[in-house]
Amino acid sequence: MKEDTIVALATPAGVGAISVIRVSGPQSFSAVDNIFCGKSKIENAVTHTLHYGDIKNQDDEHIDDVLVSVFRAPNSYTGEDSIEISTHGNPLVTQKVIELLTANSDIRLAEPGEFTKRAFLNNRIDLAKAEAVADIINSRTEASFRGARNQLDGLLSKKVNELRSQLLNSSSFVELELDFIEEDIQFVNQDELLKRIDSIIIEIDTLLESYEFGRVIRDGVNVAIVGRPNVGKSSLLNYILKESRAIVSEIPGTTRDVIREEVSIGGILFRLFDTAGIRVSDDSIEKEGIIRSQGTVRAADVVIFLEDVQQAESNDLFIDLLNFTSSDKIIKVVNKIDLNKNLVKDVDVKISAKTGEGIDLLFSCSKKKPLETKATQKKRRSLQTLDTITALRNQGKIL
Ligand SMILES: Nc1nc2c(ncn2[C@@H]2O[C@H](COP(=O)(O)OP(=O)(O)OP(=O)(O)O)[C@@H](O)[C@H]2O)c(=O)[nH]1
Ligand SMILES: [Mg+2]
Repeated sequence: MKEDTIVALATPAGVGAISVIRVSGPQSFSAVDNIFCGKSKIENAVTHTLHYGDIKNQDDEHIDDVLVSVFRAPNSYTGEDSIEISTHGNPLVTQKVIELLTANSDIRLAEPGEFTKRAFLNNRIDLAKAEAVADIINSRTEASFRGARNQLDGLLSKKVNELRSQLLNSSSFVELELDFIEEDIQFVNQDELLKRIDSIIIEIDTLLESYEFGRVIRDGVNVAIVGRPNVGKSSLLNYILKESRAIVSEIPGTTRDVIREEVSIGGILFRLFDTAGIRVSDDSIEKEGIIRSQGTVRAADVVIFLEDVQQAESNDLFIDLLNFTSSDKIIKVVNKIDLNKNLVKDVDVKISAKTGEGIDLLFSCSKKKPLETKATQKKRRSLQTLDTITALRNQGKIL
């Protein structure tokens, strides 16, 4: 079936110096020739050339003067004949140009992601690279941008292809053995083959672990700040954000709702959730706030469990939190150490939301927590996989 020709605005909708409209498909050149007046026809243009001219409507009215870039198949992003029209950055202009193009029955508006889908279908990029395009567009920290860039440069695809050929190689040996099973001929040392498969499994697990790291880099870390009222949760949020975002007061029960803010630290996006202090309360609004705090803990990658250095440890609250999250996600933090430096508590980090002491350390902890947890889980899973293979081998079900 012949592909239709698609059009869409490639730059954000809104006002800017320029906007770019992208057209891709077999009718791209003729459709643009219908509305574009330049020195020569786009149909005859050489690939990778730029053409200055006017966009005109059916009544020959001037809409905008534009630059048209020409990309001939297969040397374009989609692998098809493609055009990029750079117009002045006014939504009225871009809308008009797109309307003129789609008035042609051979052209329709592109679906979201359709240009990249075509690039994939035409083997211009593989799935890992298609994903990377979306990640580059959406990356909000330098680290996530770098990760996506590496993926687009083909590092992930290369690794996956290597693993694929190693697997094919091993499976061809297994097939060969199966074909000659009656003859009692051994083509490859079975222990050697098992070792190879084991090492592939380990490599896949390492790749899965790096996915988890990549996920953190790409999506950020959800950090819930929880604790009893007045321990300094909102003060900690404000200190990290370097602004007075949440109301801070000496009255316990100040924060009633969940406050969400994002901050990039060391290239990693942290999504911080300041919550209502948890205590027994008769106030219906505060009670609702506490239920929301618990929901936030459930969804968090890391929970900062904050205590006040001047108060007794609230072990009962810590135990209560375990109903909503696992202990390895919780970082125990004692706050207000500017008031009492000598008090020793069994905590992971000691900070002062007033002076900022210890807060750097808190963030290197938050970064490691979700990674260590998942990595440990993955290691366990990988050992289980090896156990299963060994068991199957012992039962004679596989080589
Ligand atoms: N000295 C000192 N005071 C602090 C520190 N952190 C917070 N405070 C004070 O402790 C009080 C409570 O702070 P908040 O940040 O409102 O505490 P919270 O945990 O958000 O309280 P709720 O929202 O009521 O649950 C305020 O008077 C803060 O100024 C600290 O590190 N040192
Ligand atoms: Mg508060």
